[in-house]
Amino acid sequence: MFSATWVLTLTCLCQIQTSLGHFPDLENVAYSKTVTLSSNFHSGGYGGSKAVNGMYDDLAHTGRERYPWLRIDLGGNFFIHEVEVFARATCVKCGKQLHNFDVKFGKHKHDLRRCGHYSRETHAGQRVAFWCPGNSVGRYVLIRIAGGRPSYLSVAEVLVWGIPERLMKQYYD
Ligand SMILES: [Ca+2]
Repeated sequence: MFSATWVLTLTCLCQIQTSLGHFPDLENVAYSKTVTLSSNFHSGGYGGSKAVNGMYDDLAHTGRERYPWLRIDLGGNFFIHEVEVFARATCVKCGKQLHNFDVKFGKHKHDLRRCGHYSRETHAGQRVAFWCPGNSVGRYVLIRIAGGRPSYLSVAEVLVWGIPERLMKQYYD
């Protein structure tokens, strides 16, 4: 009985240590965070929050300009594993509203590194995924049209799969 109790105790301790050692689960750390657009579409109703509200049938939409952009403030530093960008689902001729764009990230909004680039036009509802380089840490994620004629930028949803930096430090320490 005594030894059985110890075995059970050691088993529990082992499970606790194991759970602390597990790689933390990725979460969509962009959900409901603050989004800034380079400009607003003239009719209104397409604010930046529409890009991180978990709905794929609405959209954030800038005005027409040379290099329109959308920037998410994650509210803290995260290891960024993957960024998924979804084109608007409601328009079959709006591919140029999400084309030739960069995805960047960084700890400071004016000092960003590139995670990836997509050089073609998207189709309605298309998902474009970017896997950032290892050790990509940032608070800000930027989607920016990188070239071409002046255009709008529209995005139905952006998902940023990441882990709080403090949890990753715990994992590696
Ligand atoms: Ca949305």
